[in-house]
Amino acid sequence: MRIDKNQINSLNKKALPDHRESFEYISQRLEGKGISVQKLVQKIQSFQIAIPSWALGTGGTRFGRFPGGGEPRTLEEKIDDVGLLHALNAGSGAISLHIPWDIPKDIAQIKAHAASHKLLFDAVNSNTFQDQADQEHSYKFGSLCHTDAQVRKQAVNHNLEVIRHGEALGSKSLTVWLADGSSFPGQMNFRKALQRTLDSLKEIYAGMPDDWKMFIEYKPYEPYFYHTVIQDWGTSHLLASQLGERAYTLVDLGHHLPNTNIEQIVATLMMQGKLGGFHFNDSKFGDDDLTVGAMKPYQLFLIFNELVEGMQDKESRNPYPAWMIDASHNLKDPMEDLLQSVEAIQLAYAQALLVDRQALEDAREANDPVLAQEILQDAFRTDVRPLIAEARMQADAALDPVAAFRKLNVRENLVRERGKKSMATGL
Ligand code: LRH
Ligand code: MN
Repeated sequence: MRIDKNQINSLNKKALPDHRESFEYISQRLEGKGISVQKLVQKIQSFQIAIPSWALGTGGTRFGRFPGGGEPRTLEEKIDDVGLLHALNAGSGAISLHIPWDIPKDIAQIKAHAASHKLLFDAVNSNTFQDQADQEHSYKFGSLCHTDAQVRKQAVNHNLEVIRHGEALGSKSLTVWLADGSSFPGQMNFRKALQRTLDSLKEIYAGMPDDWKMFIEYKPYEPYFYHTVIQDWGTSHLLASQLGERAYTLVDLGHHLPNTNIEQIVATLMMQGKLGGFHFNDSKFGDDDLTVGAMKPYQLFLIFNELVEGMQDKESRNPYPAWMIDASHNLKDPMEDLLQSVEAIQLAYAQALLVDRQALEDAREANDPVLAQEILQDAFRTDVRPLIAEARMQADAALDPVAAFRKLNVRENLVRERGKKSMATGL
């Protein structure tokens, strides 16, 4: 199924009068403050978010999985689904693949297929947290940290193979997330495990093309429940610093213990020039992989407030971060969930762009927490939805992507094409 812009333009027609009114209102308010609305709209349009190939089907938990039908069965169909999202919101211009779930068989055909949807390939993800049927050595007790050098070698070779697939597709970065760790005190030697991981990562880093980046993703627990080798940003940063200037830390919002100040971690990593990118999602308890902004929209805004400050800092050595979603859908339609997530990220970014940075800095230097909060929350409480909608409409996308998804019966059409039982590879 493909959606053409005429279908979207005719849907937008009905919503246009309301949109024009609310867009005019916010435009006058912002222009009145000397903020260029068109510049904001352009910034929002150029902010493209990569969709995870493993989140286009219904996820599940160990307690159950409730598929909704019409799921993509192949890499081509996954690219079609990201193409549908991009047609609806003009903000999902890339796909992030997970190997071996998405090994591209015909490279030229896959590249042409993605290009036909105006999609790029963002970071490729390795997988040494599952054993594949034809695998010689098991990753049950770890991969890059394993006590057995043959297992480590197998895991290093897998990562080098992932880089080869990514290179062929035009990707420029590798994300390494390691489940490696232990579930019982005494089970693993912390130092040996970390040293073996660093030595293994050095072999992978040496195998990366010169223009590639390595993103090291940390996580405090799960699937192991006593220690994780790369448990927090500090350990990831330590490894990235010892690997070289093209190794960075990747921040998955769900990979933090309760009440962690993630925006402070983001500010610190940007200050060090070591913030590689994000896996956006939301959570209340653990790595819940829920819709971005569903639980903690203010935290998301505070994170973007640090990102905008860092990106506007002319002295900053930090590269342009990779914006990726990492979610798993148990109750919502996967594509509606992803549309809501992209919207939430764009809203937080647009609100952060409204923060009067000089006034905020003056309030901070004056130790005036009341004024600082007033300035920050004035931006957070500004309804920027008309700006995001205008950015979409000017890019021939939908004023209201979720409403358009439903009005165009996208899921019904996909179920008709693929069947009620079609299953997507992934989590
Ligand atoms: C681990 C993780 C990682 C992916 C996986 C699908 O929890 O966040 O980024 O490899 O989810
Ligand atoms: Mn992740």
